[in-house]
Amino acid sequence: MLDNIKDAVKKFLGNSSYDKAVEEFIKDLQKALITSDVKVSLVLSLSNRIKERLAKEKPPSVMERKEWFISIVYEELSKFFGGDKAPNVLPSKLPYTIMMVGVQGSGKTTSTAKLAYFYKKKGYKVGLVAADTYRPAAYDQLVQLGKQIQVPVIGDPSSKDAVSISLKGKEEFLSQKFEVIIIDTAGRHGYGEESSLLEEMQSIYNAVKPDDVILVIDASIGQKAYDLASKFHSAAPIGSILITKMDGTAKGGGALSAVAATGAQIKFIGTGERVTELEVFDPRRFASRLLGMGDINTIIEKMKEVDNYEDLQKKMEDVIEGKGKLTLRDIYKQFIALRKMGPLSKILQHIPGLGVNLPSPSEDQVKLGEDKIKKFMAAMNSMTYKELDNPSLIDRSRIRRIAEGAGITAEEVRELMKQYEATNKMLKTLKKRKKDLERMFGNME
Ligand SMILES: Nc1nc2c(ncn2[C@@H]2O[C@H](COP(=O)(O)OP(=O)(O)OP(=O)(O)O)[C@@H](O)[C@H]2O)c(=O)[nH]1
Ligand SMILES: [Mg+2]
Repeated sequence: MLDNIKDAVKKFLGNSSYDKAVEEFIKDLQKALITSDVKVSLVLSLSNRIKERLAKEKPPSVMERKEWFISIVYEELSKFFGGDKAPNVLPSKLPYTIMMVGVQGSGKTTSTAKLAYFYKKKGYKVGLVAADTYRPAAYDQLVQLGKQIQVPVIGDPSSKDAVSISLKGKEEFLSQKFEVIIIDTAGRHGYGEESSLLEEMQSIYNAVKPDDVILVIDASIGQKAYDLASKFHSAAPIGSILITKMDGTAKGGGALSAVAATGAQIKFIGTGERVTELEVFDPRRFASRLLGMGDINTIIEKMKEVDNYEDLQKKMEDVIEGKGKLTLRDIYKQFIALRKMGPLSKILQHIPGLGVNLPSPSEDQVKLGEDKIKKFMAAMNSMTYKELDNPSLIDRSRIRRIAEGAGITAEEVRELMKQYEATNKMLKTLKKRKKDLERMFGNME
């Protein structure tokens, strides 16, 4: 079960030896994916990619090694599930024709109605074509669903010719300026029927030339998914995948094999029998759900901050080297970083050449209470961009205006300005310290 991944993350974070923890986690991840019906070769390539990145990349200075490891697993899992952002599910052009394919009982007809409802809510004019001519009740089922969501259905219960129904249905809707047309097809099971089903799919595809073919897959399909998806893919090129019954106990691991077999993206998941129970698939959300939201949310937040933090670190290095000066905008960033990532002294510790044990006179200049930070940020929020970039502009009358806008005293604004000057001065003195240290101990980089 994929649930085991959550436990593996917990175990990993609690393990005291990093190397051992990594090794065990990768094994646990592999086990969890394989027991969730993901093909072994896929699991191996995923774990190899994670190992490769571990060997090649270095953790950003402000991240713990363990957090960094989990962030890599998260990124790779997201990519594994189809990319690093939510798929674009809106029609790339109008009119847009979608053909649904899948085995019997996978949920095609239900999903056809769900999609129709989804696009209708987005404002498109949607029509449905009932091209399942094998099951006598199939036409009625779709008509019933169409009524429920008030979307018209075209079909012909007396005909067995799925190709001509599909083509006529599409043309009829096009002539009435429908924008999204979804064709529900048959799915059969059993001996001797498979090849005729695939032939029919191919004929419908060639006649209708849909803009997208959506493969509907039941979450519990398991290892069969790979072969099945390949077969459909050779009949009608699969562009998207919809996994149904994600509300059940199955976790849809098999569907990942369908992704591998077709190169298509998972775009939707069905989470219940009702027409409203459809979600746009989000690989990142899926990955973080697997890893255990609570445990990795903070890590994801941190990942976002790392870039910011590294910019700031670079800027500080420049100031230390005597190039330029921090602006209030940088100080603002510093405060945000301070809140999320820990004290300024921590950034400084990571600047090459400034040892961790550097006795720092800056400590008390750096230590600020949360209350002060709030006031300072309010002050900076009432400054103009010009003032933030050129703090020397800030004279007495501006100080008064800023204080009023921020709801603090002028004294507090002046304190911020002092703090700002002190930080710059402190950084400049660090250059000399760095030089002294280098003279004493050689270049420490
Ligand atoms: N719980 C749950 N049930 C679903 C979901 N999607 C479909 N079903 C149920 O699965 C069953 C089969 O759904 P259909 O839409 O008729 O499947 P189909 O692929 O059209 O089947 P055939 O036309 O016979 O090939 C129905 O009982 C649906 O209510 C889902 O996301 N969650
Ligand atoms: Mg059906």
